[in-house]
Amino acid sequence: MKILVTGAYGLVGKSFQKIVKNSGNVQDEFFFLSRVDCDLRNTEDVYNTFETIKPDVVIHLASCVGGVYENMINNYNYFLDNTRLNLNIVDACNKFGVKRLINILSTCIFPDKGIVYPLTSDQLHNGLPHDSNIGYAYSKRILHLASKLLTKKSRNFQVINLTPTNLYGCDDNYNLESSHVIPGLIHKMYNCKNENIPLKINGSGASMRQFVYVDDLCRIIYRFIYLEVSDDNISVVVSPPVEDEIFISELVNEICKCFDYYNFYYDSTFSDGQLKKTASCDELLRYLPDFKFTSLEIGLKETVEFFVKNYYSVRK
Ligand code: GFB
Repeated sequence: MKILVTGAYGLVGKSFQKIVKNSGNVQDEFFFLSRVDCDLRNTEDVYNTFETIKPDVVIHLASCVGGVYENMINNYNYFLDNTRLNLNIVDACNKFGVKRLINILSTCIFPDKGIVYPLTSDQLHNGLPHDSNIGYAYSKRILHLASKLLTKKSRNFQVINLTPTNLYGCDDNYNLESSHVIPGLIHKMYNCKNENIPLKINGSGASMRQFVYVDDLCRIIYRFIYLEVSDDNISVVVSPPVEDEIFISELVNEICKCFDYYNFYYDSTFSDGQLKKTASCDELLRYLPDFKFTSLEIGLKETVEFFVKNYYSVRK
């Protein structure tokens, strides 16, 4: 099989390349696309790429996204760019006879109010997403809808939507302004410890999150390439158990432990974003009953060690 992977050089893409390399898979041909190879917002560019490669499976990792503060200031561009690239991918699957499309959604695109927790995939369109990332959220919901409509149009097309909670891992974006919470705090903690100054934590620490180590998501993606599924259109929330949901303040303490540095304070003038988006592992275990998530303690230790060791070359 020919398997095309978009966004292959970001947090998820770099981890997925590692999983493929370690799998020893020699019978399938993987094509790892970067934004240099193809501007996915450009329809002609995408069609030319699909015409050249003629993929059987597409793993669509590419998206323009950041942490809550980056999303808040980029809602318009994120909506426009992500909607363009998402529709180009779905229509290229239609034009070039792709058999399976694996989309990566996110629990942050679910409704922020009037939802029954833990989040379940059937509730995705039941209300407005949180304002902080409404642009990104609707671009992903459009991807979800376009993919579903294509399964009804084309008999030989399957879509698998994987919806992780907050992702983190080694090849993340550690930029102090645009990053997600874990890489942002790791970078800030590193700087503050070196300068022996207090660490300012954005927000109140009262919001709640569940974290998925990116290698776990990529092991799941890899298994869904080959998994026989009866429906043409499935959606699976990828989350550790509900009991793994923690306050941001607890996450802060875990990262302090990694650096043995506890000099911090909260700046509540910063938004907390969504208060919570509690999810469960029930949907995933229906397909992969044996799957085990990496603990936050182990994932954080590996990520901090990677960051400190590669400080001068990581994305920041
Ligand atoms: O990871 P994060 O930016 O995204 O923020 P979301 C998580 C929580 O961490 C928020 C707090 O409550 C922030 O107030 N926080 C504390 C920080 N310190 C920091 C910091 O230094 N940086 C950041 N970024 N947050 C994401 C979306 O929303 O949900 C993603 O932005 C993705 O695109 C993900 O979809 C699932 O969890 O609020």
